[in-house]
Amino acid sequence: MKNTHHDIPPPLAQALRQAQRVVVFTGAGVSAESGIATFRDALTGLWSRFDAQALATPEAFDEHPDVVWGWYEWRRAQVLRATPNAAHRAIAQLGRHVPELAVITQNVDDLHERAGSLLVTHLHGSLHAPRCSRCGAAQAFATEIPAEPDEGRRIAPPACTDCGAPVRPGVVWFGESLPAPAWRTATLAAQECDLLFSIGTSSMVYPAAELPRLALARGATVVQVNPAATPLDVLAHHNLRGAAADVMPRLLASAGFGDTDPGLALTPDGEV
Ligand code: BJW
Ligand code: ZN
Repeated sequence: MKNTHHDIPPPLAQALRQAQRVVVFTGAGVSAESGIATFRDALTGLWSRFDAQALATPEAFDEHPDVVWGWYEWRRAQVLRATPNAAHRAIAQLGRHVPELAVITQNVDDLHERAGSLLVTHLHGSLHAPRCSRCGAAQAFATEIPAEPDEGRRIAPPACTDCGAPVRPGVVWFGESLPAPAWRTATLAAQECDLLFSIGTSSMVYPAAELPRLALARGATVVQVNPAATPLDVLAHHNLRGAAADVMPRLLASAGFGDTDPGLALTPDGEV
């Protein structure tokens, strides 16, 4: 039987070859195969008695700063140990084949950058940019690499070097505004693109989930890559069901954007 689930539709391969402006919009699923739990699966193991949606709020940090800081230190340690996967690498490679590529991510890790993507916009901040919860001053971590904090361990946040208030993670919590420059970059890119990929996101968190809709409203082709159904399924032109690290390299190959690793340069007589 033909493996239709994983075949890339020829019209999509052609759209990719012809695209001038491409947006890659990513969520936690793109980092899943690097061993980083997705947001809605993040609280496994000893964290399972907490609810991610309740922890990722300013109110949770005010009430239980040691729980929230401990959770983020645990996640930061996980990200520092992780490496980009084939999806991050394929996206970086795509940037070398299309005239314009904007990577817009909801992720707070830095795996797109480490894979070599150049223009990465972070809508929900970063695990690696702590700041004061009162005066906003940028802060450094006490330990650059957390000492593999135990899962479920409470850690008191450090005090701001300027004003003494608790230091918080540099991420965007529920009820907070997205960084205005990042949101502007993202909406402009979505409105001006001809092809948008929505990869590994549940399409449930707003305003980020508006981006594919903005692209659709301007006539762009919207492609979703996700092993599960999401609210975007009914709107997307193509739903590629599967893991990002599996689908993205095939997608590039379907457009003829094969492996162009400069490490594999040909010698004059054609040998690798
Ligand atoms: C794979 C895979 C593989 C697995 N390959 N795929 C009611 C209606 C509408 C909106 C609201 C509402 N009530 C409140 C709101 C607003 C709220 C919101 O959207 N809430 C909804 C949940 C209902 N939004 C906000 O509050 C935003 N701010 C805002 O609106 O400001 C204005 C305002 C001010 C005051 C009051 C009200 C409004 C801010 C949102 C900030 C989100 N921040 C977080 C936390 C960041 C820090 C951290 O990481 O801890 O960002 S929440 C969390 O969700 C995180 C993520 O970036 C974001 C998106 O999650 P994502 O990436 O989609 O992950 P998952 O886990 O949900 O999904 C993973 C997907 O991958 C799944 O689909 C899998 O199938 C798939 N997958 N393996 C490919 N191998
Ligand atoms: Zn301060």
